Amino acid sequence: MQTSICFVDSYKFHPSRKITLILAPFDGGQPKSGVEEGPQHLLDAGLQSQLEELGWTTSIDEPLKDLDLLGLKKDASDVHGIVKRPNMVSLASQRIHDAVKTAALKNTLPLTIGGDHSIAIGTVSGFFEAQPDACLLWIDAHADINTISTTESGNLHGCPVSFVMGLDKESWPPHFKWLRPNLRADRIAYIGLRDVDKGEKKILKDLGITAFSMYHVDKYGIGKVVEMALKAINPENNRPVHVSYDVDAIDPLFVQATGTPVKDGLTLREGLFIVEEVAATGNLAALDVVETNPSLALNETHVLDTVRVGCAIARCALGETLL
Ligand SMILES: [Mn+2]
Repeated sequence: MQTSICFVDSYKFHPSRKITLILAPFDGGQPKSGVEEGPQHLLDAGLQSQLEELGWTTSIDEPLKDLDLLGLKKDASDVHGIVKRPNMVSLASQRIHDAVKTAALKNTLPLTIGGDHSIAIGTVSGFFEAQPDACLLWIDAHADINTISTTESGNLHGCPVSFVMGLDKESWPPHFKWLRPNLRADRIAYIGLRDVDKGEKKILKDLGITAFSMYHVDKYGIGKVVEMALKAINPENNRPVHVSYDVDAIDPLFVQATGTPVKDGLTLREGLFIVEEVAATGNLAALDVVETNPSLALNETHVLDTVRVGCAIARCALGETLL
C-alpha cells in the first residue's frame, strides 16, 4: 500500500495546497465572552503544524487586528431596535469579507477560525464574491437564518444566513450597506439542526431550503444525509464547496465549551464524517470553524476536548483520513 492513501490527495480547487488561516477572535454577535479566545486556543493546540503535516502551506491573516473590539463592545449606543451591536458586527464582518475574498482570489483556501457565527456574514459573502458558482454546507444545531424581523434575541450570530441571502433587507441596520447578498436558496444545505425557531422554520419551508435535522440523521444515517445534502447543492459535483461549521452541531458530550449547546446532537464520528466526505469529493474550497468558547468549560478537560474537536474538524476537512 502507498502512504499517499493516508490522506485525501485531491483538492480540485486548490491543487497547490495553500491555506490562508484567517483569525476572527470576535464575540460581538452574541452575549457570552470568551468565544473571541477560540482562534488562539486552536493555534496553541497546534492547528497550523497539523495542517502543514497534511501537506498544506499555511499563512496567517488577522483582519480584525486594527479594530478596537473592546471599545466597540462597550459602546452602549450600538443597537438598532432589538438588534445588538450592528456596528461592531458590520465592521468586523466587512474586514473578514475582504480577507476571505482576497485569500480565495489568490488561490489559497480560506480557513476562518471564530469567533461567533456572525462572522459568517463576512466569510460567505466574501467567498461567494470570489467564487460565484460556490455552494454552502452549514453544519449547526441552529439554522442561524433569523431576520431582523424574526429574531427574538437580537443576537446577530443567529442571523448570518438571512444577511447573505438578503432576506428582509429593508429592515437591515444601515451599517450593512456594504454587504451585497449573494447566496441563493438552492445553494445552501444544513446538517445537524435541532433548535430551530418558529420564524426560521417558516423561512426554510417558504424558500425550499435543503435542511437535514437530527431526525434525518437518525432516519437515514449520516452517510446518506451527506450524500443527499451535497446532491441538492452540487448536483454535478463541480462547484466549490464552502463548509461553515459551528461546533455546537456536535453533541455537548464531546463539545462542552460552546455558547449555545443543544443536546441530542451529532456524535463526534458523525461530525467528522461530514467533513471527511466533503474532502473526499475534492471540492472543498473554504471552511469556517466557529463558536469554540474556552471560557464556558467547567474544567480544563472540557477546554481541551472542545479545542481538539475544532482542530479535528479542520484536519478531516483538509485531508486527514483514518486509513
Ligand atoms: Mn451557528
